Amino acid sequence: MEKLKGMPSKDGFHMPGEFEPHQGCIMIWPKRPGSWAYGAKEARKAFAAIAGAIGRSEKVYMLAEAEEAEEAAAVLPENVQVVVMGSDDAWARDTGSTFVLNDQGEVRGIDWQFNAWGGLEDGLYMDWRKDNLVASRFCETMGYPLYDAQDFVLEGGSIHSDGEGTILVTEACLLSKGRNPHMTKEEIEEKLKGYLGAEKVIWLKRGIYNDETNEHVDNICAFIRPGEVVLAWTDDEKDPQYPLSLSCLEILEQERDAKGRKIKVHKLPIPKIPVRVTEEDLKGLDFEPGEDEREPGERLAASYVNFYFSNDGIILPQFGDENDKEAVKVLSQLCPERTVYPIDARSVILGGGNIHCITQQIPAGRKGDRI
Ligand code: KQY
Repeated sequence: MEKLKGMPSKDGFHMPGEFEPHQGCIMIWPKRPGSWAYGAKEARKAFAAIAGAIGRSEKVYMLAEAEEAEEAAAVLPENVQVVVMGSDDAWARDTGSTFVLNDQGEVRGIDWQFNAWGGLEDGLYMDWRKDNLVASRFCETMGYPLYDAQDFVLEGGSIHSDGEGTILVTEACLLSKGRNPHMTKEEIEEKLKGYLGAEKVIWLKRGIYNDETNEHVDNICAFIRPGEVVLAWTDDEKDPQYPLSLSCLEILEQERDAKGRKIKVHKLPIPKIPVRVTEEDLKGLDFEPGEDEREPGERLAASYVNFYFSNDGIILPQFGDENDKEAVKVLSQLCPERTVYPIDARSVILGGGNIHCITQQIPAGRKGDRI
């Protein structure tokens, strides 16, 4: 497809907050043997439950390989549309398009370059060519005009927008050597503002301990509405997560957003007992040469902040931990207008991310005119 060459901000587009209305959500049916154990058996159950919960209030597009499409359609709820499309893995947040909106309600996509979270420097697998085509194939199939951002490496999980001009990111990820090492922090910030129609970028330093994405922001901190965020938190000073969350808190407490507001920070606990890779998990995984491998006992980057806002709800990961219920309680109180849908997501975090990482919202609006 022919892509748009300009900057969305110049054309009057910006990235809405995830809590704003959606037309739908993109997901990808899991299959990669190095991410999803035992033929993705448990992961597929979790993906189906997640798609079902999201499907209660918005359309879900499940991208699936041609040979998997029939099986996917058979186990997915009827209102989920299976779209035949190839990919290397199932992280729609990172490989699906980021969408922007203008004041006339037109929606366009952005086609970032995807390099498996760090390319040859510290990427997680060696061949990401199909993943890098997901955004353009989806937008072409569905008729969304698409901005060409292939000169800039970025994943959707590394940005959060408040929809009113503020973007949240982490330095650990955006300044990592495997993304855009030729660019300065200031140049990266200008790109973000230009593509996302933002005026202010808040740079947190770190994310979740042992997060293999170089600490995506969507695992540590998320806007729940303009001026308010939830932050993954532990009170245990001996936990390696403690200094990381504390540094975020200190930055958020002294920052202002694009509208000049102070930011209200709500702490969301991390699981009480760290979620770890077991020997049994490992027996079910099969890594390709050059793919990042898991170790027995490895701590996974489990966080309740990695939830998805659907039109009527919050699709919230659960880990079989004592803090599962607390996370439901905190988010139910913070967002009483929504239903919290708790979903067992242990099989998803084993892949390296969670519910937010496997979903990508499409804002409500018209498919913008092709130029
Ligand atoms: O966005 C994510 N958290 C994805 C991590 C992918 C890991 C591949 N095994």
